[in-house]
Amino acid sequence: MAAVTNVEVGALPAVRLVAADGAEITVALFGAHLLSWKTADGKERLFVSHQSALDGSKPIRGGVPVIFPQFNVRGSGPRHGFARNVHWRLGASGGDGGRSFLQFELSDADLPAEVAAAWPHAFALKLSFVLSGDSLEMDFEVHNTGAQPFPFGVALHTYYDVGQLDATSVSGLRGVQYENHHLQTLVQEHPALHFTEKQDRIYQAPETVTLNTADATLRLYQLGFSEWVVWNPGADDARAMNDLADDEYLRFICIEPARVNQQPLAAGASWTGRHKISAQ
Ligand code: TA6
Repeated sequence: MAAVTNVEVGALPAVRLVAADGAEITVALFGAHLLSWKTADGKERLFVSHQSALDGSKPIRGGVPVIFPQFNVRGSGPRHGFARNVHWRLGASGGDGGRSFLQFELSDADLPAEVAAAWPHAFALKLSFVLSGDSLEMDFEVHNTGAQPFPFGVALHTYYDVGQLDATSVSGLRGVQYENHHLQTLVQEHPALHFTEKQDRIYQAPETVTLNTADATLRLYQLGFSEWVVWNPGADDARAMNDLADDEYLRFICIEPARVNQQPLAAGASWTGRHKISAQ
């Protein structure tokens, strides 16, 4: 049987799900932010900075920030949207056989007044985390509950603990078009992307990519998103970030299924995106 308990991480209330096989996830209500995913062998798969605020004063550096309703500065609201900065509700949890889940919800009625005033749309979000064996699935649903369309962008900004950056690569992107941080549009020639300098690339999304680290292979699958964003800040940007230790950039990369440009969602319509990670 799966077990669901309330825990605290730093000063943040969180929910922990432990599956029958011992795999576990911990999700803060602040941002419905996945802070930890351990496979049944006890191995932590996600990175969270030791310098991250864990008190709700600002977004968490690591885990899986939920980016909504805009990616980075591609919209008129706060960078990467408000969803990572507000408190969500646990809507449902449970499990049967080899599958167990936590589902978090957020609607316009949950928003602090100043956030609701800046983004005056009626919406309902659901984010489910489903554990099954050595896989973790995240299903994100956006529902427009109002009478007017609204624009949104989205990303599941996943920080992987790679242990050793110089032994890490991402494959499955050969021949795929991307935009780099100099805003050049290029096509990837090499079979694998390595991390010898800052990388901040927005790829058109194939269904799957593979993350190879010194001691693990993770297959990443997306459905419904339009891009994969691949990011590592490199030494100089890392030094400029006060919620990341200077050498922590050597421990993680982000690979994020995304829809980077805001697109309209009609009144009454829903959009869903799926992100599944399988450890091997
Ligand atoms: O997803 C990559 C990115 O957009 C980068 O440009 C980088 O700055 C990163 O997100 C982190 O953004 P944050 O607002 O969390 O500092």
